Amino acid sequence: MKNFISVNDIGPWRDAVREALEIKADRFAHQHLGRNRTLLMIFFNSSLRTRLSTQKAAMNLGMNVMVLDVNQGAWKLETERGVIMDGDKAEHLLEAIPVMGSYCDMIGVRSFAGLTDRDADYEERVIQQFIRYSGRPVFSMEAATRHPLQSFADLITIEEHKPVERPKVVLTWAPHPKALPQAVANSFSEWMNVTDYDFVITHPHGYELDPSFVGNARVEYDQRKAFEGAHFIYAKNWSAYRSPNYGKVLSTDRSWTVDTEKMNLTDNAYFMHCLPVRRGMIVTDEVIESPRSLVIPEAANREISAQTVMKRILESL
Ligand code: AN0
Ligand code: CP
Repeated sequence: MKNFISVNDIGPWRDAVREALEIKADRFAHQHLGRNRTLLMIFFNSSLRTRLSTQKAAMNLGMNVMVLDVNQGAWKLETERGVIMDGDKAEHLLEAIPVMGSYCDMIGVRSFAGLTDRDADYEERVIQQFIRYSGRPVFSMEAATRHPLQSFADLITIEEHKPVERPKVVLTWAPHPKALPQAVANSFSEWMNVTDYDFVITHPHGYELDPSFVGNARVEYDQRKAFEGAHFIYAKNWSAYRSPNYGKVLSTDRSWTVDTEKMNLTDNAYFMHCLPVRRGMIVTDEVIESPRSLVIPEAANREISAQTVMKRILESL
């Protein structure tokens, strides 16, 4: 594997899950692979899980790890080419990226959508520049339109818990006070599309995702109807994708919050969320604390998805 930015980079999904579960059963089996190899993690945005799980996965593989929070202590970076740099940005990404590449063997990048310029976000300008100019394999730790390490961990979690061969999986929008990217929802949808699951997306009118990510999912505007017979409820907030409302919060309607009464419409479904989650907005305390909540094992599988991806990158060096 050279780069990892979407489901297209993982190959057959069943093989990837099988490899991930082998790694989970014996996570120090490939310590030799990472010897004298260095991972550089670059964060343009905050993180708890991605930072810790990816670092842990790299250590399991015997790698050395360096972490840079671009907004804390590094020079402020210009990302657009052709600008006169007379403002507060001291360095251009076009120098910073090859310099970063010179100190490591692979780079993980977290760079969220700006949510103002849809074209710029959906062209994935920042991570594409890392791929082009770093000279190193690059993997996404959530880019503007996708969060593939999360989706891979979600898939592993579903495979570990599914009560039937082809479960009904429902991605539901839920309210949040701030504008969030579509990346987690896009990416989850993209990964569900490669499986043979029964996959349904539910959201209020105005929250339609980019059709290229929705793929063959069924879209159901009635959340209760969508929940009927579900085996997994995957909650997430996202801001509007469609113009002219791109990046806007159109609703904070708490009738979309996932609660026990709605979970009772499902086929004893598991509850999933990538975290961080706002209780009382996305989900009630009762649902997230229930025995059917998978949020903690789901987060734990982030170590496994990261390790599988980095193992494959190491094998290709
Ligand atoms: C981010 C998002 O929605 O993309 C990160 C999720 C993993 N969430 C927040 O910023 C709350
Ligand atoms: N789920 C996830 O990516 O969490 P962090 O933003 O804390 O890394």
